[in-house]
Amino acid sequence: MNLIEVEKRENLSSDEFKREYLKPLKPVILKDMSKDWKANKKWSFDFFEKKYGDLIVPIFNPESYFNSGKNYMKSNFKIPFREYLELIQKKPTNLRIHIFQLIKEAPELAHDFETPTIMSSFLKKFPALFFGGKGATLRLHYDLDCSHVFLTHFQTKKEVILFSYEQKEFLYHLPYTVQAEVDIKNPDYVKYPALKNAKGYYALLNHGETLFIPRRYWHCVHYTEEGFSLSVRSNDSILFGIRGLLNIIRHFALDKGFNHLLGEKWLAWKTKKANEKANKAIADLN
Ligand SMILES: O=C(O)CCC(=O)C(=O)O
Ligand SMILES: [Fe+2]
Repeated sequence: MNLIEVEKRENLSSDEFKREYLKPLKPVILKDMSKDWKANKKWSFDFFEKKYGDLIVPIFNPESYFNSGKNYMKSNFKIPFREYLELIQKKPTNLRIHIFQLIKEAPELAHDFETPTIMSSFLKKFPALFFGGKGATLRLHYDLDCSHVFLTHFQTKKEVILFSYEQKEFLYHLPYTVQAEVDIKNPDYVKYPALKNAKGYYALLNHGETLFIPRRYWHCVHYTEEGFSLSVRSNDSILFGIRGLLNIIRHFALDKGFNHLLGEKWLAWKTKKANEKANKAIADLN
């Protein structure tokens, strides 16, 4: 596996962004996109605890999230937001809050950040928050809806490893999903030999930095410290809007349906297919 660092840029014009990153679908870290946002100074664990601590939030455990069976891709339990925030500040934990649409419940928070102007077609209804404890990892996936994502991190640092969509065979893409089984942080080249050929990017996000994740880019997110991020999404293509919709239908109707019917057997079949495609991709290289 070969990873290069994602470029960090400042004062990038919309034209430069479109030419250098959007058109070629190349990730970039925008160091200053959030510099005038109120959220930058205002949002903190303390702030959320005081203002929204009573909200009940679904908690995800990455270790069991993808287990086949009736809890496949479901949250594990619900607790008050305050309890979760206290927990992640107290000790390392892999528990996460995923696609938290807090702004729907607290619309006043929308005044604390701005929709980026660097491109158009933002989905204004879908800003989402993500929280993770120190050590939490969200495994390699790409986003179902095929949007471009701007992910702004707050408070601490966070690592993201990215690959273009086309690397999917080397990453052991599980068919009928947008997931890959490999542990990119600790690659096992004996079990996943094709992974050696993957070429991707590494990003270390600091407080206030925004990562541009081009549509369908694979990404694995690792919380080196407890922290949180805001994502805003843009879909500038009708074609990919339709593909996104098809992915969502496939996810709920096929993948979840077959998981319900077949459980472990469905996962074993997907893994087998992923292995076959990876072996073919290695053979095609030679
Ligand atoms: O930051 C995270 O915890 C996950 C982010 C992510 O996967 C996304 O924004 O699509
Ligand atoms: Fe994602």
